[in-house]
Amino acid sequence: MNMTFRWYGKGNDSVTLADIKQIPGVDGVVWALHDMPAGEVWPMERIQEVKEQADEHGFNIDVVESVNIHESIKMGTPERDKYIENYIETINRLGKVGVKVICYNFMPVFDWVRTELFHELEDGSTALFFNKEAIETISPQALVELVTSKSEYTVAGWEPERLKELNTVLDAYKNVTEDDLFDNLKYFLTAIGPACAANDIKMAIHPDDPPWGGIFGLPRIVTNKENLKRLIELVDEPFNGLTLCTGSLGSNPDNDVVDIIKTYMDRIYFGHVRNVRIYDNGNFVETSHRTQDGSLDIQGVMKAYHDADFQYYIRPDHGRHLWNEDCRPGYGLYDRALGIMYMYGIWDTLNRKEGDK
Ligand code: CS2
Ligand code: MN
Repeated sequence: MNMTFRWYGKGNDSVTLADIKQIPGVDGVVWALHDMPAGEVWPMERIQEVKEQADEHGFNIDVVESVNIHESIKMGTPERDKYIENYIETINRLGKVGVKVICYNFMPVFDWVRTELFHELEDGSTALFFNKEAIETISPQALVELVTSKSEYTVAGWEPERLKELNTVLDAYKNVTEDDLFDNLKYFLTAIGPACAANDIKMAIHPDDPPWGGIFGLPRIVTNKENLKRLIELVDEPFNGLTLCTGSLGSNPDNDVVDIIKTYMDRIYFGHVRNVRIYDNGNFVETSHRTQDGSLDIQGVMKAYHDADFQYYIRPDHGRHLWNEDCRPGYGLYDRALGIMYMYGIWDTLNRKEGDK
């Protein structure tokens, strides 16, 4: 296992590389050029700059999260070919600095959806929260306002660029079905396959969050065990893989994340570890990583990776906001650092049991 930590870049994150260095056992940073609009080719000098910054602290930059997909690719409109070509060029450039895994998602318009960013938990910490009823009544515009106005940092997945033509894009999706999304994903993967193979880069799709369609009438396909099989079979080659985000898939209680991890282990290139507590009414809140604090079996998750001698990348996913930390929603230093220590606690104990150390 390679332990990693998401970093938004110099001047764009409350957490510095020096801070991350003090978390035990972090091998690399998960990065992106967050200000690049989806569909544009990433400039080589800027890629190189991140590599140098990470090198200075001895971190690898093997994982990029995310190279976002232009809406035309998801919708399957004619301009997609131009944007796919740009995507291929970015893959080639990332290959030059040794990137191994590109995380991406295929969610129409919105990335993760929550109704509250700072929901107070019993202990006074706050976390991202999803209220099933509230989502039925809020307008897409009000949701954008809610997510983007509460933080001085841009919220990943909610970049202004992505949302600027919200009404037009929402309208354009009216005729896009789940089957269309699968077809469009297949078209995209087929086109980029050779570049991924040539650069030895794995594509790791992030699940939809939450993992169900219908929010604002939008379809979603990366939602459950069955659909993951379908997407692997779309282009059944090693480059076509998964980011297994436990918190995203696990917010639907029908998804058994440990079973899903075991089933698709050989196509998982990136593990996001996050716990969520699901309430009886279907609402959910993000919690500490500890198994007892949420509804997911995080020990089972780590054991599944350990049993498989997982060689790829893992990171703590969203954390709570603790100790009055001023940070990007879900991406503070403290709770994610605690998450890493919990994961290593499990991992190292499993190692010792087997007599490795
Ligand atoms: C989120 C997403 O769950 C997560 O990791 O913070 O923003 C995620 O990074 C993207 O959907 C991946 O493309
Ligand atoms: Mn995730």
